[in-house]
Amino acid sequence: MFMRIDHIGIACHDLEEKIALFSSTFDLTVVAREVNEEQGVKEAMLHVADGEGGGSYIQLLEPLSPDSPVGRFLAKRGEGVHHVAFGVPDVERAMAEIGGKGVRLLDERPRHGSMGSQIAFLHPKDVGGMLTELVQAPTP
Ligand code: CMX
Ligand code: CO
Repeated sequence: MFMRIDHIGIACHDLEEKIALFSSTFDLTVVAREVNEEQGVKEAMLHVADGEGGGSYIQLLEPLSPDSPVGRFLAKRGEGVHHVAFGVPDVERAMAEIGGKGVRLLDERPRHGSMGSQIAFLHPKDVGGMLTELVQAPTP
């Protein structure tokens, strides 16, 4: 079902500051920047490697408001790893299969993700405390 780790999402207060930190410390390059109103974030994708069906990235996330998933996470837990995203060939099929095993889906249908992807989230409480995202990369 999973082809690769698509990205690790990291919550931060100041996107520009963390882009500078990750670029200089790990020699990573920003390949996309986006404001995703639906997800309540301003974000940057830093390329790590290429893999099956797409790349692997670090996703830096700054909340657009305190009353958003990342805003609430920062208030409660502070900066750090917010979610892990797995690359899947077909997000709707993965949702049906995983949902069929009793895991709560946080999205009824796939939503718009970074760089033209289709995404869906799984409830962290049903998968060992890790907020999990499914990502279907756009067809090249
Ligand atoms: N990782 C692990 N556990 C988490 C979590 C996270 N990122 N966020 C919340 N939780 C836990 C909380 O600790 C809480 O547990 P307790 O009841 O034991 O305290 C429980 O889940 C409920 O959390 P909450 O404080 O009520 O927080 P929310 O109302 O924000 O709901 C969640 C949490 C996961 C349902 C919500 O954040 C969500 O729908 N997320 C999916 C969308 C998203 O995160 N978008 C931003 C990223 C966009 C992108 O990657 O492109
Ligand atoms: Co993500």
